[in-house]
Amino acid sequence: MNTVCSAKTAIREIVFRAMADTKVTDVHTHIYSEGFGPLLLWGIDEILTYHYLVAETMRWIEMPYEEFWALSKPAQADLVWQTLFTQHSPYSEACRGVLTVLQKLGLDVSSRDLESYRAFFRRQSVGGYIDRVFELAGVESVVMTNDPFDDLERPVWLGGRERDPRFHAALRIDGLLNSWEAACPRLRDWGYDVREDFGGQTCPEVRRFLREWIERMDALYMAVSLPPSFAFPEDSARGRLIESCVLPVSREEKVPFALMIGVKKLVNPQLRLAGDSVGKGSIEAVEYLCANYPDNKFLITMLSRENQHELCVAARKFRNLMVFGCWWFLNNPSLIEEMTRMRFELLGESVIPQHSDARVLDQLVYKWAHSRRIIGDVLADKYADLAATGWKISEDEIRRDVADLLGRNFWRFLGIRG
Ligand code: FIX
Ligand code: ZN
Repeated sequence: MNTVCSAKTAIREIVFRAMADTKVTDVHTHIYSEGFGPLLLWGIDEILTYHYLVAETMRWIEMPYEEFWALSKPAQADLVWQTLFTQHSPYSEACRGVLTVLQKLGLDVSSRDLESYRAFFRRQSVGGYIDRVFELAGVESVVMTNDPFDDLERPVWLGGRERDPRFHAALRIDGLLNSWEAACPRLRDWGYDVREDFGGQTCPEVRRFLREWIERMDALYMAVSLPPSFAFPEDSARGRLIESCVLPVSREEKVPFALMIGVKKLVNPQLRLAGDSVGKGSIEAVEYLCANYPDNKFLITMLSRENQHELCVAARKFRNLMVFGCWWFLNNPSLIEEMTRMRFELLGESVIPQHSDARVLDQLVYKWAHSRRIIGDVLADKYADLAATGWKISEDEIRRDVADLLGRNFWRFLGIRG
């Protein structure tokens, strides 16, 4: 049906129908397919011990950090539930997310009965549950975060595993770029002739390492998270590795380079994964990369709210730059709305508005339910503004745009499917 629509309400209905019907490609997650075994986190105890919730819980309790980490996972989850959901109202985004998951699974949220939720998850089989979560979240496929320096993950790749076409890989190279001194001896152990001082065959060997893992993983892109102080060009091991290894391989293998800029690692190490923070990054490094490597493609997300406007403007200047997602501390309704409005106004449709960053499988359900609502709201306003000029928009056109935003822009940027 190709409905020509003008009334604001009619537009909203069509936009939300399109948002609900369109399956997402989730371009950045930390979840794994079944073949990765225990690396795939799911279920209520994993949901409740998500590092976002641990950070929020530790604000209320006096317990020494190490005492918390010494607790069993269910005991940690009990403490989070008690502190954030029983002793306080769970309206933080991460808390609300837990309730959205339970609601979408058809569980009785009003019962507040953690044991009954646990009983539900005990009845699930992982394979069937992956299917159910993808269905509930409206997700077609996800891109994992795959780190060859991770001692739990590497053997799975080297051992060969059953592939699930819904789980794509991304080669994560923080270990290589941010800790070269530590990476070097490991690369040598794995048969790469590299030297800390970049002597000998180091760069060709690092390129070999990248190519071999891109092929082994069939990686869609290479990715790294970077501090606010990230600069490029830079006379450092990281600067040299990016210039002489990552960019050439990215170009030749037609695999974009994703830079996630602005994380201050472990400002409070006792909080472990929950201990990272944010800082404003330099847009100059992004502009330099895009300007000086026009044949390279860059997927960029920045963690600081203060970088978002200049990042949109940089993307207006460089078509080899694709902005993606409301990353981490920005993945909150008020900021998603602010960023999405600004991006649509400055970039139109040529953006990847969101990724989930799900660390626990179930989180796909709430992160996409919440983001679909906000992106849909903003989109409906944009079409209503068009209609106010007399422009006639069709349902097919709205569905085309939504398909671009929730998946096709990514695949098109990768040059894989349009
Ligand atoms: O670097 C990243 O990919 C970050 O997303 C993670 O390290 C972070 O811990 C996270 O889960 C954010 O949502
Ligand atoms: Zn992430």
